[in-house]
Amino acid sequence: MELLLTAEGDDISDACLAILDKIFVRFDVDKDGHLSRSELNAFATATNGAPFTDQELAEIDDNFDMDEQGLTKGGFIQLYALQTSSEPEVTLKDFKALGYDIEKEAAAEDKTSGEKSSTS
Ligand SMILES: [Ca+2]
Repeated sequence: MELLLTAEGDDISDACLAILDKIFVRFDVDKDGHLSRSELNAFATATNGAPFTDQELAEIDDNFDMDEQGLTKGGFIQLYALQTSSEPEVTLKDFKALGYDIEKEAAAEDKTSGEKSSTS
């Protein structure tokens, strides 16, 4: 669980951010930097087995950075940051459903930062 958040526990970790970035790119099929309604529904179906309801979409629209093209990457990360701080197990379940492993990602991040520091 703690791998999802920074050591301070007040923000999502680099490993979590790396997975969210991959998820966003994967579902942003037309690569316009936004998750449209249909792209969001493909994401919801892949994680929860059903598209978002109109009410859920309206809540996302009300609370996160969303414009006429859809939810921005910043908005998508905000959404997950909020969910992860309150219900980390749901985030882990979503990652698992999509085939991502936070432990592997965290290990990869450690390796990357280790390489960076060894060259400096
Ligand atoms: Ca898109």
